[in-house]
Amino acid sequence: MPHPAPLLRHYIGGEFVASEKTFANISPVDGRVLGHVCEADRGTVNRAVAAARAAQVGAWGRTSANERAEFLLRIASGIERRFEEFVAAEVADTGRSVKQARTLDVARGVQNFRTFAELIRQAGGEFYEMRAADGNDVFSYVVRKPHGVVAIVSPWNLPLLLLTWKVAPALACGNSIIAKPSEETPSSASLLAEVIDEAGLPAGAFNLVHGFGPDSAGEFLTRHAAVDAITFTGESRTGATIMRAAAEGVREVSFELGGKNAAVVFADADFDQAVAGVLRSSFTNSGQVCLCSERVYVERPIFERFVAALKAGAEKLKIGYPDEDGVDMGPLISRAHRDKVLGYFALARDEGATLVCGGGVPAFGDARDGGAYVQPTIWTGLGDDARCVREEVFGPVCHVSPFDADDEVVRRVNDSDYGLCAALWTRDLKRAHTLSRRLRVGMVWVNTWFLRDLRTPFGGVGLSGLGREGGRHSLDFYSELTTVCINP
Ligand code: NAD
Ligand code: 6OD
Repeated sequence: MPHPAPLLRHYIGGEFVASEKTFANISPVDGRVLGHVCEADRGTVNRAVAAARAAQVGAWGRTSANERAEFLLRIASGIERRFEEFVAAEVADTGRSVKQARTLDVARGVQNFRTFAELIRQAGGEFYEMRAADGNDVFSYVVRKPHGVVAIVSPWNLPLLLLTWKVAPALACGNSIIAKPSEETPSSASLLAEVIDEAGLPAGAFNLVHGFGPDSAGEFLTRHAAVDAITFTGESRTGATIMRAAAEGVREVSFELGGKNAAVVFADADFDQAVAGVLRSSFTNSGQVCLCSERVYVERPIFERFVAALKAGAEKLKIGYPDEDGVDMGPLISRAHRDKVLGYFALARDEGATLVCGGGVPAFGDARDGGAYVQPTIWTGLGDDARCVREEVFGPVCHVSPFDADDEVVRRVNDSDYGLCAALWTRDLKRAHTLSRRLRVGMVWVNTWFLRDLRTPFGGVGLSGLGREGGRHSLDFYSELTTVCINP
């Protein structure tokens, strides 16, 4: 499998440019240095913002929605043409399975561009008529315009999926972009810049700067006064910092943040389907999906049987190299993140959890011992106030506890600072329907999880975020609307 380029550069005003300072890109599989990445200083970020601003008054600013849709389709085809290079980049940076990179990450990269190409073509307008006091028939219509310059700051857990989820609609609406991917996962963003370059986007429409958050590219970008709107996916605390930066100049923000999501399994659920579903929702991507279930509530009559089946399933998950046959789980993103997750493993012991399985680091006896692996882990026995039940771990771990009544489980699911999503497992659709409305979350899945229709609103409440993206909600966030009222 080909490796990402050894020195990843920024992409500014249609050129790949290096900067003096660099940092190492480390493989979480074995701790190897994969290559180096340029780190943008304030001057580099300033140049990117200037290039983006210039594009707004240049060729990009004059494109029609149809022309932009064509560009998006060309980008989608470009990703498809270089599909296996994208897979290699995602796998190298994250250690996830090749299968996941193919079926989820890169496939969604393509789909994000195709979806927003279609949506911007179909985006209708608003038109209203009224009779004015002088008897004239006045009409008003609404013009959709770009904000101008949009900063996109993205995380490491689903690097290409989450970056393109914002790049596609932002470009569709005519904005110029400066993207800042996570320092942990720079490779697929660099490939995306190559594909966008090959697609012939006017210079400055898409810019990419690499670097860290505080006192680095992320902070320089989000504090920049000439950035008109900021869209961010990542930790809630980082979101709060960016919100303070955005308050200067009263700039728009959209935030997709952390979660401490619940799965609720009722006694009437299809048992095997629910076990398989919770295994997926707790351990996919080694638990590093904002939508993962870290709190599992199981109706008491099936509690013991469910925990036993979940344990059996978790112990069967194959942890290994990304290209191994049948591998289910890769490493965490880094040793630093593993330290955080292991810290929660220790805290759970201190808080009195019963360890059902996992709780440690697998020993391989090969190069993977230099990586960032942990075992899939299940706890029971913690109270609702335990930190391990309240705080996002972002690893392959869940706490399972019994419940007795619908009202009780609604109260306990809602007793969280977060509110991203929930998954309900039941054959009783009336109950699912009723409870879904009572849950304080942005998304509820019933008898499924992470099944996405990209036209639906995506986002959370509380610490889980601000605003909604997806379908027309994305078009609304990435646009300014101007009302024109005509008295003929
Ligand atoms: P993070 O907040 O540490 O970093 C995300 C991005 O922000 C990175 O590019 C980072 O360099 C940048 N950044 C960090 N500090 C910054 C600052 N002060 N100013 C500007 N930029 C800054 O998050 P992470 O560790 O990369 O991602 C994991 C987190 O993301 C988890 O909490 C997870 O739940 C959340 N997440 C949420 C969603 C969602 O849709 N709700 C999706 C994916 C991940
Ligand atoms: O599927 C999506 O569009 C999306 N934003 C997923 C987020 C996953 C979080 O890790």
